Amino acid sequence: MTSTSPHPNSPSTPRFPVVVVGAGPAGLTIGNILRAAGLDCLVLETETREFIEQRPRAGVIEEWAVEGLRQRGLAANLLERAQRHTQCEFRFGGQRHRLSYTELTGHHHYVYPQPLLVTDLVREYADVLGGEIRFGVRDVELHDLDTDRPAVSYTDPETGQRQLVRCDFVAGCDGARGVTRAALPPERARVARHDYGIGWLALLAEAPPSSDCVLFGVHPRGFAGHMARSPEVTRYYLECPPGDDPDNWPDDRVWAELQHRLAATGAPPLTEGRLIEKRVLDMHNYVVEPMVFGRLFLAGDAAHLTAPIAAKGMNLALHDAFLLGDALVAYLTMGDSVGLGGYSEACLGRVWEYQEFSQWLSEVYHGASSGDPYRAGTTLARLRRVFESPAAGLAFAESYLGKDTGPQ
Ligand code: RFL
Repeated sequence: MTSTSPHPNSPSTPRFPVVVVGAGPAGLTIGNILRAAGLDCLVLETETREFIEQRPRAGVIEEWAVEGLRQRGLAANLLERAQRHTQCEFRFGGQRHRLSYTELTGHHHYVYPQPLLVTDLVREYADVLGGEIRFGVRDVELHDLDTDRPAVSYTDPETGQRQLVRCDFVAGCDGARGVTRAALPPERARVARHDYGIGWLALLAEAPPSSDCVLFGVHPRGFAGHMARSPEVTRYYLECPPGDDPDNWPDDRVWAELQHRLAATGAPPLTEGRLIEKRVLDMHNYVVEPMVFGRLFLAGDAAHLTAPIAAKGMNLALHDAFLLGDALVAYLTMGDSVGLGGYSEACLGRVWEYQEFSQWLSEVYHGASSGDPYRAGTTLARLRRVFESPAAGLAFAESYLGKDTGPQ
């Protein structure tokens, strides 16, 4: 805190029931739930509004998550514009293998780019419900978390001055690279980590999708993925060494490798286009347990990271946000602390389930290219079983679609 900060107990120190750190899907959903219940909250975000409304990331949203958004009045645009996906296709051994997961389960996926969801959530929170949000803040720090009067301070981007805000609760929703996770003392939280030792070159192509469904290429040269984002833009992934330099991947090499790894009998070649994003993601996961310290509640990637292997991260962020938003409303409006007390445990069941599926799927995707013929043999057997055994196909479909625990 610098000398420009108001004294913590000064009458001029602003006070909000909840300060939300981070305006991603988790933080904005919590902000919306609080505002819809008539509660004030302050959202602090390091980036600009334009930046968060354009940052490309997720696209696959599970049905229960959309239902959770709909019940909270947050899914009108999504329901109008999202595509419904009902099947996926694995390509291995030069053949195509389709799995109609909707036929097996009656459920489907929604595909709605994360920037569109973030745009919808910011508009609802700030423009419709009049919620307070500060963009471009710097050096966010948390204080007095183990008291019932915690505080958050930050540098205001316009004045350069430190600002202090008192609150009842802090929601740590600042993603994998934020600061709130570090506020949990190591002796009070366990961080479980898993590093897959694999990189993915994440690509966005200005090209229409080359299939009516998601494609997973399991190939001795490495995994390749194809996921529609919109009629004009398609996401692709290529397995690569962790820490690889995107400059090692000129466009010609990318397209040659994608065409090769996703080739299969009867499949037309991919439609190529300009590559508008090219970045290497190292595949690693972590889980913080418990997701709570004093008056700080973590949600989304701040609490648990799931590499995009199984397209689960944003879904988990929304699950946490529904639980935390509702629990904060129950406490702040009725003094009911049951939801807050059970928050971490209620989130972690789904988190660990998705972590396990991500690990299972990583072995399926990457075993064939591991260089270990034993792993290659067992993972191809695992994959064949999904198509040959209805029970295995159903089990895959249920995990792929996400655990459905009924109304959210
Ligand atoms: P976010 O979205 O990272 O938002 C955190 C926000 O906090 C801000 N921030 C801070 N603000 C204040 N103070 C600080 N000190 C701050 N530090 C950071 C950041 O600027 C940001 O605005 O976290 P949240 O809300 O938990 O949401 C998580 C999801 O974004 C993430 O899990 C998904 O994008 C993961 N993911 C996918 N998830 C899915 O469910 N389905 C998918 O299809 C899917 N595809 C993907 C993905 C992630 C990807 N990347 C880039 C890792 C595809 C990719 C390529």
